[in-house]
Amino acid sequence: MSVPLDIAALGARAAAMIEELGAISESPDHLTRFFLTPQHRRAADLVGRWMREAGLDVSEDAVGTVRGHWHPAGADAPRLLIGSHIDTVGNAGKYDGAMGVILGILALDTIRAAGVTRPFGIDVLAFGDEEGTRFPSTLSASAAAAGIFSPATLAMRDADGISYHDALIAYGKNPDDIPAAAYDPSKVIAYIEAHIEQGPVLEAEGEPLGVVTAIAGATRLSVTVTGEAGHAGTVPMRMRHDALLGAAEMALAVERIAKADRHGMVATVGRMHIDPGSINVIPSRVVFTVDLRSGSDMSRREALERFEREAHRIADLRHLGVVISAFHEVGTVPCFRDLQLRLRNAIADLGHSSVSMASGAGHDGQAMSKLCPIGMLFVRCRGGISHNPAEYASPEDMGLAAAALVRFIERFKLPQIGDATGGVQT
Ligand code: HGY
Ligand code: MN
Ligand code: MN
Repeated sequence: MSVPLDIAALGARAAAMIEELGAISESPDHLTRFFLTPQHRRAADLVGRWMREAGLDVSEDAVGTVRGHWHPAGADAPRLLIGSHIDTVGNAGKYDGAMGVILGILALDTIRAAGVTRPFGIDVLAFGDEEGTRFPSTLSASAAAAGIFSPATLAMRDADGISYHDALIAYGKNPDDIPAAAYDPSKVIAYIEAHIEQGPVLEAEGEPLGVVTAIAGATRLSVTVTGEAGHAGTVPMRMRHDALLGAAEMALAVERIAKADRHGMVATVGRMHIDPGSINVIPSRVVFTVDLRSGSDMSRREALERFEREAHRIADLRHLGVVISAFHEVGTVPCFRDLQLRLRNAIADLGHSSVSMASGAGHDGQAMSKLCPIGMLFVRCRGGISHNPAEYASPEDMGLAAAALVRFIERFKLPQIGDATGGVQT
């Protein structure tokens, strides 16, 4: 007998929880909730309360990840992990990350309320640092859970010069405990994440849900261009070493390289800092970021080499200095075929077909894939708009996604070793 599902009620609950969590921000004017801030603390407390109300045992690890545990088969049984992140970009939408945590809690609440048990456990995880918007440390919380946290992250500093290490201490955590946050791989079956699509495909296909085939690899660069400050009124144009104009030419080179790629490459210059930043001084130093992604790791690496050559050519012509450093690099991560199939079947159980699609956005699954097989469920995103306060998913679609997670969990069998579908090895 299947777990009874009231999709409209699930959607309404999800929408209300999205609004409540979305109201926790550093500003009353927009949603910004960064890692290890008072807003993160409030959001973690709210999510922890929801987990307890859903009957889960709640813990928090050394990097602040809130974990809701359901262990119907005993604390030592292998477990599924379902999660996403509760940090946001600046001036964010309410659904990115939050939705996956909320849907995981609702799915477990629904299954437990139906009195259903399973021969495995489930943890719902609320990661606090997926975006990497406070520190240049993206995916650091899921990296800790996956056992791949890099100690170098602790030395990273935010815009105020506060180190990750000190921010953890101020948040009440002990960095020495981070290794203990890692799951034992032999005890983890798979990681599943539901997430708003953040793109236009599901809306264009007229489908509410999609199943992710792979998460695009990404590289984040910091580029420092150095020139010579000078008086804006007296230095002739031919004698200038204008760091900003060099940086601008390099930014256009980023665009040109991405547009020429045949694997759907995308590249973004999202941040640029100009020194000294006075209206009447020729810029002497510019630091800008490059976020470059592709479904093909090889084309991404070739593009980075091409950009490096272009940047140095531009700098030489303009008698500027340029230093390029990569501070984040993650390869393209495939989603497990068996999990894709099970997610598609769960969606079919609801009378819907699902779209199989790659994810251009990065997700915690990229870190979790180092621990266990991963699967991702996408939810339709209005207009494909994300990282923007206009981001929106309908209650109906969220209700369907929660229902799909319920069906996925109630149908999930511990595949045996060598399962024909390349199943999850336990
Ligand atoms: O940047 C990303 O793709 C994700 O939102 N962190
Ligand atoms: Mn995001
Ligand atoms: Mn996200």
